[in-house]
Formats: sequence, C-alpha cells, structure tokens
Amino acid sequence: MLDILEFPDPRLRTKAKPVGVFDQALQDLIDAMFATMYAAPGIGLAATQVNVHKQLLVADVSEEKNQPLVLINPKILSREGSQVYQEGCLSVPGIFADVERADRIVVEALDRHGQPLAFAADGLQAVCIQHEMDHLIGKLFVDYLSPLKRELVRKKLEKAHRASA
Ligand code: GNR
Ligand code: NI
Repeated sequence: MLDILEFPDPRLRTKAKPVGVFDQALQDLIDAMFATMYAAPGIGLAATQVNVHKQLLVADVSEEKNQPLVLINPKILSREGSQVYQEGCLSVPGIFADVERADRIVVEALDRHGQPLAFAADGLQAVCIQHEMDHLIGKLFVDYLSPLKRELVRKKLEKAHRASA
C-alpha cells in the first residue's frame, strides 16, 4: 500500500508534470494506486496524494468496484451545468463539505498504455474526475471553503497528527 499525504502537507500543493513514458514502472504505480484506493476505501486517487507528481489519476465510482478508470494527462474539453456534492478526501480525513462543480464534463486523456480516450461524465463520476484533476494542480476541496472553515480544518488535522505522532 502507498502512503497518502495529508493536508496541510505542502507536497499536496505540487503541480504534476505530464507523463511521457508508459513503462513497467508506470504500470506498477497504477496497480499500487488502485490497491491503495480500493483499500482506503475511496472512489478516486491522484498521484499527487501518494507523492508522485505526474498527471495520473485512478477512479472507480461503480457500486461493485469493477469499473477501474485510469486517466493520464487529462484535459476537460467542456463543462456544463452545476451540481453540489458533499465531498470528502483521503488527504483530508474525517472532513466533509459541500462543493459546487460542473454537472457534466467532456474529458480527453490517455489510458495506461498511452492510447487516447475521450468521454462524457456526469453526476458522481464528474465530481470525482474534477476533484482528482484539482489534486494534479495542487488544489484541495477545502480550498473552496471560506478561509475561516479551512483554518478550522487545518487546526483539527494538525491536532490529530500531533495525537498520532
Ligand atoms: O473517496 C473519495 N470520495 C469522494 C467523495 C466525494 C467527492 C470526492 C471524493 S474523492 C475521494 C478520494 C480522494 O480523496 N480522491 O482524491
Ligand atoms: Ni482527494
């Protein structure tokens, strides 16, 4: 299992670089990210969260956990509408808050072998992809909260980190 960085770790603010090489090391990283995500359990995981600063995310929003999705160098081509969803994050444990995001997005990316793919996503899948893509630019869902709420979250997590140190 890979270690997941937790807010306010400054490494979560790193901007990921595009992936250019689709070698065995990348396949092993993707497999380890899925194992870590499913075990957590979570519906998505960005490489940034495991301290790998590459544009790579994994996700599976299905009930049966049998629809793994790998997105490499992802881009959002279009956004429509808005939805509010109560988000959580494996890097901000125990904190949940409403975030407004696009309701429907069209995404272009590469798969784990470097083959291009493009698709439309809505609902929870659209939330998840937008949340993961934020990680790749060093952004966290708590950044959408008021500064006061974000400060309360930071204090709560720093206290929890001290208690477990
Ligand atoms: O497991 C996760 N659940 C979740 C719920 C609502 C909105 C976004 C998410 S993503 C999160 C896993 C995670 O932190 N991915 O970066
Ligand atoms: Ni997250």
